[in-house]
Amino acid sequence: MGTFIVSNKSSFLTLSSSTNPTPTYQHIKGVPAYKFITTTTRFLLPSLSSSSYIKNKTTVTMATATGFPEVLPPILNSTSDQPPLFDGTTRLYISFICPYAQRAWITRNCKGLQEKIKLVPIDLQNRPAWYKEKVYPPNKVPSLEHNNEIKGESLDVIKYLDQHFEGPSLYPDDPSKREFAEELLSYTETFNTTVTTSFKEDAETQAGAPFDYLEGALSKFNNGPFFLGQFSLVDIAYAPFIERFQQFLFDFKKYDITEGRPKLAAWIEGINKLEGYKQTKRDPQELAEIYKKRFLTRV
Ligand SMILES: N[C@@H](CCC(=O)N[C@@H](CS)C(=O)NCC(=O)O)C(=O)O
Repeated sequence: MGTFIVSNKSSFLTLSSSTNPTPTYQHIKGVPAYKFITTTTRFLLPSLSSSSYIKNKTTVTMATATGFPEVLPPILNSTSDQPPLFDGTTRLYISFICPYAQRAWITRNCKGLQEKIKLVPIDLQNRPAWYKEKVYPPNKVPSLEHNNEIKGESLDVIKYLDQHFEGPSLYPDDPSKREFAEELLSYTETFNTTVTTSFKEDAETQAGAPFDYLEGALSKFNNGPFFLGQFSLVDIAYAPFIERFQQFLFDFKKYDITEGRPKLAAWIEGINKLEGYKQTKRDPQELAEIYKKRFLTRV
């Protein structure tokens, strides 16, 4: 099962799969797509704002790594009751649109922990007071509730998930790979800051260097398209940001980050094939608009 595209063209609903472009449900005549989504499918799309319901093309990821659709839980806001705390359930507090939270969400999915770790999505614009008061005082996402403790900081959370839960290991044993992994993980903040700073300036000259750094890093191990050859936490740490930067730079700066960077292009292609990642992806245009508001409309 692949990514489903929900679109409303001429008031007809089309559901098709990215792996199989032949629509699964086509031309549900007379039912505007947004109505169908509101009444029938809304529970699958809790992360989308009402304006997104009526967008022409909304990407909805529905399949888990195991091929079963995961029904995403509703987003909790200031009026929502707090879920029980420390009752033995492992909870991952996230926002569906936060790249840091997405790191933890991808890790959970790629380790096949959908049944073991419950997602608790928070509305960051209208946060429930109990989140800061009772769950995670820094009031940021992601945070992980496990074994009567709350862990924060996305890079720490993904390492913790990898070490303390079953599923494929996402961190190498090989010391040289580990050393390189640490170097790349510690570069993520510099990467993010340098690229976002470029948003206000000439993207090509400013953003070029950090992407060139990644292109060089991707040349180190050749047994796969990923940073360490095989898929790892390093890829997970970068994926949510590269996803956003690629779209934003293309849409608003006419800058293609893959131009002249074949390794990066292959990395993007490789990561986009992973179910556990794909299901965490939001509508790219919606994410690019968030960056536009944040970086291009400020005086
Ligand atoms: N260094 C943190 C950053 C997390 C972060 O900034 N998350 C944002 C959402 S994308 C957040 O919760 N912001 C709320 C706030 O700063 O009040 C991490 O890696 O987990």
